[in-house]
Amino acid sequence: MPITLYGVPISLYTGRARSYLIKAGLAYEEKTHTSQHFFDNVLPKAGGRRSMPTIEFEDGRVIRDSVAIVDHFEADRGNPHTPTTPRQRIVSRLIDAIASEGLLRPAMHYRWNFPEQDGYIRFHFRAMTPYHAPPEMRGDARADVMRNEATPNLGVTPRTIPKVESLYFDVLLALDAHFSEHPYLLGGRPCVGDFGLIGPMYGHLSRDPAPRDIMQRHALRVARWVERMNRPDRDAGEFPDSEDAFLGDDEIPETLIAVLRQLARDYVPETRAVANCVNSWLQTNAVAPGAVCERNTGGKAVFEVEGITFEAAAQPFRFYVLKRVQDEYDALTGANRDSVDALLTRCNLRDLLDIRLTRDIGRANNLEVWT
Ligand SMILES: N[C@@H](CCC(=O)N[C@@H](CS)C(=O)NCC(=O)O)C(=O)O
Repeated sequence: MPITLYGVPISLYTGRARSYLIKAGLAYEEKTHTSQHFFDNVLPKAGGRRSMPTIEFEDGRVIRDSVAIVDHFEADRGNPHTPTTPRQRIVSRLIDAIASEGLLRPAMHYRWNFPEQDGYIRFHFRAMTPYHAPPEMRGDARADVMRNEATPNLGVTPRTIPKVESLYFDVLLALDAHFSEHPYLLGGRPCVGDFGLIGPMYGHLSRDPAPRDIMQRHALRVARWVERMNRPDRDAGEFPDSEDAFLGDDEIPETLIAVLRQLARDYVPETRAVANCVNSWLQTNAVAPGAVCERNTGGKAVFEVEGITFEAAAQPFRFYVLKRVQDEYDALTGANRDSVDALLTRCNLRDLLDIRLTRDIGRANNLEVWT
């Protein structure tokens, strides 16, 4: 019996786990998290949090959260998607962190602010309605919450939308230039960063009709990478010389540096503002070790991107993934550390290594907890 992947096609984080399972050649069956079996047998083992993706093994073990799912299989399989050299290790983890948490604004904007795709979204949301759903858990009600509350809560408002769109467009064009030269972020094999990036790029930005049109018209190489990330072979026919390996000599191609410089534009100021919010929340709230770390904690982060002020919910999970970059960096010494410093300085991302929470986030019972 294969692994059961609880998720749906339009789910952002399911895209990360699904792509990993496909590339790993692991047999799985995707189901919606709507059944009595899910509520009775899976949800209690997932810390009671009904989020996608969640996986269930044949023996009943459950893993909730796309980061934990990728971690589990990477460790189990000898880390084939984790580079071994310092700059590539940092960049893989960095793109995993930035893309999966830092592209939520375009992902949500291009889903919820285009009324012409309303029928498409409602169809998918109705398919996620649990078997015993009270009215507020039915598809249409959940869709209204996502459009009217969750999207503005991330800082997508009429005032910021032009900036959200232009930031996304610049990232998209930089990625297109990169995937014109390489099949994956670090060469001929997907790294953990590719799996973080496929989250927003698959379920939302390449699949919802409005952004799919933008990607197909303006970034066909990105569209090809999205396809490639959902196929079991390397699917790199346009690159006849490419091999199943990361680039040699710890190389970070110039095209990827250009992508990182684009991603830095809002990710760095937002991360600084979120850290301030969460750290002052931690200072004024006596949080016991082991207490569950909620998705939105510490109020609204206010930050500026090139003259536009954003207000976005502070989400400590951003630091759960960023800490993994910082841990990699902390383990480096001497010339390796110097070369990572120089690289991140060029990418305008060096500050990220110093922006830290005063408390760490761990995992217990399939939930994030304050340690
Ligand atoms: N950190 C989690 C986030 C999962 C998540 O937020 N999933 C969304 C769908 S993409 C979800 O389940 N939302 C429904 C909800 O939270 O009620 C992960 O990486 O798996």
